[in-house]
Amino acid sequence: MIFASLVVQLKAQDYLIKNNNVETLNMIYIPEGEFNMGSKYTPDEIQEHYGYDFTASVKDGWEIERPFHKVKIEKGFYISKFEVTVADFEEFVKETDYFTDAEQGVGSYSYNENGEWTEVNNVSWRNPGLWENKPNYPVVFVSWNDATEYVKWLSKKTKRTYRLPTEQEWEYAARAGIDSNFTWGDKSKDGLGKINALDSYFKFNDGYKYVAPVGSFEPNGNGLYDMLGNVWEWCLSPYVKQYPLELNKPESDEYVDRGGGWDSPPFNARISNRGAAGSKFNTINLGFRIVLEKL
Ligand SMILES: [Ca+2]
Ligand SMILES: [Ca+2]
Repeated sequence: MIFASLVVQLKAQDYLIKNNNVETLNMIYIPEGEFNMGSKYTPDEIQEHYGYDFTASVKDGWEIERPFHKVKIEKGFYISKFEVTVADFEEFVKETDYFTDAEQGVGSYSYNENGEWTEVNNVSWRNPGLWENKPNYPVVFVSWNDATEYVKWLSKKTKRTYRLPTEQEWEYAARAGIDSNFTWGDKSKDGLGKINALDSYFKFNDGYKYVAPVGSFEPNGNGLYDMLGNVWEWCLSPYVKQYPLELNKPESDEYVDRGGGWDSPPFNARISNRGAAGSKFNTINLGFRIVLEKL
């Protein structure tokens, strides 16, 4: 493993955890350590990397990724190698008869037949609408509440502590010791074939119009798949606008999501990009991965 920064990170280890009666989950151990969180580039520098002119308001939005600052992860943790799949989620639902927020009619977001982003009904993790589900697709139309119920169920069943990753843990695991915009460097166009992002943008054709089966692309330096792209991933953390997170407070009741999705222009799948949404929000491009505190 090559580390481009001086930040210390011990080597990640691969674990196959056999839970009692629960499908084997692939987890990677991420040791404690320090990393640089956020974007080391100004909005103007980011724009230069992308080779595209953005509006001032888009660029202003990138300020939430600054300042670039050191963060210490005090305790090592295990994180799932893959996004939680339809098969994983189905096991939970079968055992608990759980109904997701989408299934309870809170409303969902997706694309209509004209490709416009809009509120939709009658879609769910079982029936995403735009595609036919497969067991190894990442689960979508799951809210932060639904993801939280999933980890509660898994914890109870396995007598272990599963939860969502904090925003800091997510970025630490995604960076794997690098400070660049992406796993492969700073330019989104060099990521062709390395993640599942929006195909139509910059002629970015990665072979998947919608979601890809989890693990279809190369893993990052920690052995984690699809940290960037495929589906955005909920984090445990309430959204705090201003870095450093530990010095500031949430200004809303939103939770963080990270990593970009299959419908993200590739530049939006950069490691430091931050999203946030309410706890019932559910959509066609947002899922999650899980953390296990200890074996
Ligand atoms: Ca794609
Ligand atoms: Ca992802």
